[in-house]
Amino acid sequence: MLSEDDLHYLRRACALARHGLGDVSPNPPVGAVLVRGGEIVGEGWHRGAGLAHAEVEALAAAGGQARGATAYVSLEPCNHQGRTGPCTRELAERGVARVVFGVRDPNARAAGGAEYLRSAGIEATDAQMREARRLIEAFAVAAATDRPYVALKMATAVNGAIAARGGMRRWLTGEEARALVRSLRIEHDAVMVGAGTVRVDDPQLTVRPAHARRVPYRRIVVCEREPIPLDRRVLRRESNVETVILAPRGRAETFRALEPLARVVYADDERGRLDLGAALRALKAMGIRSVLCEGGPTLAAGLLARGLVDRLHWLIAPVVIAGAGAASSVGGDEELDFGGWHFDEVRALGADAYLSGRLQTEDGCSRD
Ligand code: AOF
Ligand code: ZN
Repeated sequence: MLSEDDLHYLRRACALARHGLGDVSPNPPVGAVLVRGGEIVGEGWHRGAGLAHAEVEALAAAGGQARGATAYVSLEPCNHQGRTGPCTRELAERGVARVVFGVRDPNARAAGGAEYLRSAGIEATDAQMREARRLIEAFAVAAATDRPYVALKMATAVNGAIAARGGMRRWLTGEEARALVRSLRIEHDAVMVGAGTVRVDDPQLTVRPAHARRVPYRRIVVCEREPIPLDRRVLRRESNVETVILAPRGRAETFRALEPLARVVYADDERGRLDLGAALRALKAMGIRSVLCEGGPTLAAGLLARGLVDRLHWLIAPVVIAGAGAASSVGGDEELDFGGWHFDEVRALGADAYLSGRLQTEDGCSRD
């Protein structure tokens, strides 16, 4: 049984885990809190792949006070020797009496922590906490599939439009929404847009401050047919930022001019046309485990139609762009029926609204 105090410390562990976002890939963000006699005696979080795991940081902070303590960890303690570990042995050796973790580790190599702890006489409880599961959502998708986790950001008017018929796209949402998008970029390994967006909006797609990241950041441009013009801002050099162009091999000649400025990766189907599935597999092979797609309408439609979007971040500005020919944030003429979204976060963001959801699948959690 878990008490209110247990859930409080577990939420604290989740909050600590968040400090690692942007730094820990390919590992998940993890936080840990050690409590003895109603007092926090040690805290820690994972700071980067190859560095100490959260539990080990918390144990180091607690010193001798770890003996008899309860460890609250946002993720099931690992049971394997990877770049570090195994945390289960560390917890047992230091005399921790009880472990409460937020969610099981979906990585088969590291799994089995709960069973090991129990066999060592330590009470281990899976809290099945949704907040903890949300923290490792990208990690879980990358662990289970041959592609990165894909989040799609859309910023639209109330009616889903992004521009009037034949009109210019303009920035619709306010400063809070922009700040949210900046923090979303930091949480992912890469940002991705279609060539049309680069042509029309010429975004820079950087994360600031770039130097503060432990994991390199990638800007990805999906070019279905034509290369993007050489003067675009995504092609300007930035420290610790790489630009990747995904292109169809059938048109390799026309992409040669981009090669000095960006990494051109060919990803196509058997007819030499750009294939989004192949493109995502190529990104995974480069070590990219999560991608934030920021449009435009053609790329959004392509990803949605193929069931390649794991999470939707939808920002709605309090404006209506009326008219039959208004440009939609999702392009194409196809009617998309992809099962529906389960919105698990809905809130006001300045004058805008923010809705975030995942494709409706069971998340194995019983607690918020
Ligand atoms: C934990 N605590 O803080 C983290 C865990 O190569 P390594 O040694 O860093 O192991 C990475 C794996 O360990 C990772 O894929 C995930 O399964 C787990 N991450 N486990 O007990 C932590 N970051
Ligand atoms: Zn570990």
